[in-house]
Amino acid sequence: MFEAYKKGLSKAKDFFKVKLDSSEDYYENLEESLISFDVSYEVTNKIISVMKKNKLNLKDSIKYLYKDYDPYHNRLNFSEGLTVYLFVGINGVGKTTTIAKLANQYSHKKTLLIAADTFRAGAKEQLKKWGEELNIEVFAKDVSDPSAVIYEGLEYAKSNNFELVFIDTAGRLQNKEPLMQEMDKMNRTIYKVLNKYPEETLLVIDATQGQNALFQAEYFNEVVKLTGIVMTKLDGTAKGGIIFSIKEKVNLFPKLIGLGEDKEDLRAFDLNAYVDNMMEE
Ligand SMILES: Nc1nc2c(ncn2[C@@H]2O[C@H](COP(=O)(O)OP(=O)(O)O)[C@@H](O)[C@H]2O)c(=O)[nH]1
Ligand SMILES: [Mg+2]
Repeated sequence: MFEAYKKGLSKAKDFFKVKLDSSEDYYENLEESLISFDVSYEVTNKIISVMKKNKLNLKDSIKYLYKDYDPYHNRLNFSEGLTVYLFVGINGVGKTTTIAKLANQYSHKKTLLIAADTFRAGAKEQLKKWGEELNIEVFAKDVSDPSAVIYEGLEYAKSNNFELVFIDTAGRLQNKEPLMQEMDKMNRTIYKVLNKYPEETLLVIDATQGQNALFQAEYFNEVVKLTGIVMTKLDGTAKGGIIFSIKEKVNLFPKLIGLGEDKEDLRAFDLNAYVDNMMEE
């Protein structure tokens, strides 16, 4: 696991090292470095004041700041019987890929992938392709209403004793109201079939989008009740600090992080491993 972190976060680490090596006034440079690392101004100030007050180094200060963070609380939730995860987020952030990677990790469970991204051309086919590669069943239909696919897919999952269902959706950054209605409808549909809401509603965001990723987290947090975040493409950015800005805004750390394009490149988020591997001091 730590090897994957090390490899996946190497861009961030190189970036941070260079910045700090050139420091003259330590705290001033550190502040600048953290902000250019996409750590928000508020969090940067908190980190620096912990450093000064407790005479801790940078990594230990970050860990201290989040000492109440509970890795167990941050784990994925499962239920007896059928467990359902709804994946939301805008086009291209990595929802379908994340679903495939996660399904691959749970290949010992009877898993169904529901193709409820009825918006993007080729979305169903992409999921089906992953299904074939991983030997996991995919439920898809030629309809435009995602809730219609979800309804039938869940009925199918229920009557065939599936244990795990991942629902792939299309999230458009449209007006809040229609997006909220669409999310509500999906959730009501899930409730209608299963008499419960999904165990996880995971917002997938792309770390390479920086401030825009932060915006998406705030946006989706207002339209649907999120249980967690998946931060993808951390291997493609030097700005790993975005996760702290997001935590500050929506009070969620990622539950999962994407560290590459392969099906193995998805990891549970571990704060200590993250901090240890994202920067050199
Ligand atoms: N480097 C990298 N690429 C990723 C990661 N996750 C997804 N991708 C790529 O991002 C692109 C869009 O992913 P996709 O799953 O289709 O996004 P969706 O539109 O949200 O379903 C694909 O080319 C993926 O291979 C990641 O963690 N690292
Ligand atoms: Mg997709």
